[in-house]
Amino acid sequence: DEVLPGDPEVWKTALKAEHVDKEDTQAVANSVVRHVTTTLARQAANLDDIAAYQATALSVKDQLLKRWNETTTYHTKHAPKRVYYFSIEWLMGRSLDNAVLNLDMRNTYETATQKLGFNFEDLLNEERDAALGNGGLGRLAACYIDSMATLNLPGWGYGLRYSYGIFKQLISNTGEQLEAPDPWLDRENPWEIARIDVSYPIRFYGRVESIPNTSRAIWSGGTECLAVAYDVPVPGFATKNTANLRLWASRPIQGFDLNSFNAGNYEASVQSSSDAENITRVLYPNDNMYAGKELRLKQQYLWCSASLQDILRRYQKLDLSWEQLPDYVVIQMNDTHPTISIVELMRILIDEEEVPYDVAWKITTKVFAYTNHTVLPEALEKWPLPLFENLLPRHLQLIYQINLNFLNDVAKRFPGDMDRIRRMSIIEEGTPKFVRMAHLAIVGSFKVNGVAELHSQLLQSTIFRDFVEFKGRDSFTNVTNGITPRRWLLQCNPRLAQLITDTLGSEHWLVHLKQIAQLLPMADNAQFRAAFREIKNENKTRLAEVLASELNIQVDIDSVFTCQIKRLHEYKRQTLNIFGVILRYLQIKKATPEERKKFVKHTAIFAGKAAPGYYIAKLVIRLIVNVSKIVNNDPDVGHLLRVVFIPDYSVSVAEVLVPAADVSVQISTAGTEASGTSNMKLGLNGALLLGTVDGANIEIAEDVGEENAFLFGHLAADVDAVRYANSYNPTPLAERSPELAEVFKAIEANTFGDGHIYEPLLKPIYDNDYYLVSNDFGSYLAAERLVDELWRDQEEWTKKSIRTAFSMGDFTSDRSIQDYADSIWSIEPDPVPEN
Ligand code: F58
Repeated sequence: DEVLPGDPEVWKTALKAEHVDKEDTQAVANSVVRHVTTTLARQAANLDDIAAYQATALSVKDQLLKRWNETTTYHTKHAPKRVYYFSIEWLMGRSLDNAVLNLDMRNTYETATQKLGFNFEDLLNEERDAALGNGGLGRLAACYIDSMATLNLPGWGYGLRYSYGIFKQLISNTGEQLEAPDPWLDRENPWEIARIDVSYPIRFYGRVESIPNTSRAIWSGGTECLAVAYDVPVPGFATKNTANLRLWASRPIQGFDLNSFNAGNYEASVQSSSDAENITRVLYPNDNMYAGKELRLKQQYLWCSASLQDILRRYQKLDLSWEQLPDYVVIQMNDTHPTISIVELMRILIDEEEVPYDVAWKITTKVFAYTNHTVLPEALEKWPLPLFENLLPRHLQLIYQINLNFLNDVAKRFPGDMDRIRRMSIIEEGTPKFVRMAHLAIVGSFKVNGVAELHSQLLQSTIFRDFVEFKGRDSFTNVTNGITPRRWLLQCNPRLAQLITDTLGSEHWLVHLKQIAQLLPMADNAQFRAAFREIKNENKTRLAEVLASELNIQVDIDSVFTCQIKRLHEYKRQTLNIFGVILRYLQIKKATPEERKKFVKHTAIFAGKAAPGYYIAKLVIRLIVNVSKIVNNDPDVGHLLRVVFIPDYSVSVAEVLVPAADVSVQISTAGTEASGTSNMKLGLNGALLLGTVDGANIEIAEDVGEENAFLFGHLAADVDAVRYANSYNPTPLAERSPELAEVFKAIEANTFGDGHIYEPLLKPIYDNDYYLVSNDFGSYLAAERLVDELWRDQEEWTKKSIRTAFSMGDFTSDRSIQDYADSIWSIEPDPVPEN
């Protein structure tokens, strides 16, 4: 019922001709070939896999864009309340396979490309990952937008279009991590649409003039650049609804500065334009570590300001009052990185829209909600005040005002409690002073949540305790993380997905993951177990082939594959794992040939990147790689033990590892891992959990049954006391753990190359062992012995593996997003009608 300009008949016929039927192989082939010959200007004769991939992707994008258009048109007309998910990282990975699966056109595309002479799998492998994130937080955003689209929730994602994603990890001959840039846009990105017409000016630096007798001010001068929108359509599964991920790229406002140009200073005139382009040049590669760089604050402000200008422009078309904004807009902040948007909304409302301060504050605090992802002190964002004041002078003024009002309220509630006021202030005193972004985020939000039960409790009892006492319990809640079963089962493990669909008799489980619990009784069905095990073995074989061809390492698929695949960080304790491997190696070496027969065969698989400046984390990689060189080439060891470090971990590498894992290793010091999400991916694919009582492990173990998981280690409640004892009353390492002392001795005796290299890694464990490696090593080894014992009974193992997989129904991101929609966002599904 749209009004068509010109001749409506011509329009209708043209639109019809554009329609491609889901099963129409020829029509799909036509559309691919059209892109080959026109968009790419290539000929059939010189078409390589790269170009064939691109043409296929462009053809799929056409399908997505039609749905995207229908969704946007429908939502524009309908004007439902929308959620905007603000995340500085989006770890989307590859899009082609996911898109054709969600469109229910995988078979059609596979057949069509085959008929054009290509192998679809090969084309899939030509795609570069969109790696605009570091780890869990960025991948969570990607799972969440998939679920928002699938659940038909009106929502958009907002982020940054970095020219360079997370660095490419190379491993040198000596086992050291080297970093190379990731120029992922070098080949054109077929999944985005540049919206050159959607752009907003962004100011930095400058001066502020207050307007007398008002709360308003004029911010002027400084430098300006543009934020330009790039849209990435995100299809829901089995629905027409298509979400939008809008990423901003920085551009100079004019090609060059005319004043300098006229003054004959060509270089300076071009300089200002390259400064602007630099803002979104590169993703900061830190995970769980704050680094106060001015350019990072510029990224944050550009992203937040552009996103808000965009949201408000859309809202203004509705012609409503500003007071009604919270009925139409909710913004979820993925950690504190977008916190400046609270202040930016205040600035726009007050300075530009002339809304009185108190009204603006009332509106603002009904729009924002904040998700925290860590309690680690070194990861909490706090900006040096001088840096902040220089870059965003007007925002600092508003923060002072927000803080003043806030602290006045605190003082009223807790008269005379000066220490409380110091603790809660948005400004940290000292030289220099700091702006505490988490405090600002809490003060400006109507809801704060953690990402797993334990984490949410710890937030409320430790770092945010004062705020709970002030704002009340109701302002704090938990939403346990989840992962999308479309990518993390259907796409990465198609045979297991098929087995589930066949046994349940429908595909509904893919959007109602709880239904897989109906398959729990199949654990007792020998035939089903055989089928399940066969699939696991096939996935292990596929991984083994990759390891053989890419790394020249032979692994035995009858060995237990333990997988620890995540960022390298001391708190995640890859150390425990590799020290355990070393002990196993020493034990094999000591054993007689007869005794050796009793060992359970192990393949220890590691993958993950270390932040480029994180010395200890890089040293752990070096140790893993050097241990693998010795162990894998020792004839005494044979197939009893293999150690593999897979370089350049990414979403697409994870898609090969996750379905092949037997054991999921999640062994952070209790209380440090907010949630963890690889535990969910591996568990859903049948890996048994070897984990500490931390993050989402606790809820996973509860659901799969503690008898089906291997939990060990000190509890979060005891960590402080052990830590205290370690540093103030240290006992010799050999007393805390004789086994670990033996491992350290072997390292120091140059068993894995020059032992001196590892001194900075071992010494802190000798001295104060902040992460309780020595304190947990004994119970870790005990848990490993249970793993070995169970592995000897393959039928029992498979039972537990099946129970694990089919108990994971709650860890879908659909459940998480439904929780957010119900308990925080108050938004409803608004499906686009299916014609
Ligand atoms: C992770 N955080 C948590 N941060 O560590 C993990 O427990 C949780 O499961 C996951 O978030 C999702 O909730 C994380 O990945 C980062 O990488 C930040 C990126 C930006 C700079 C600061 C760290």
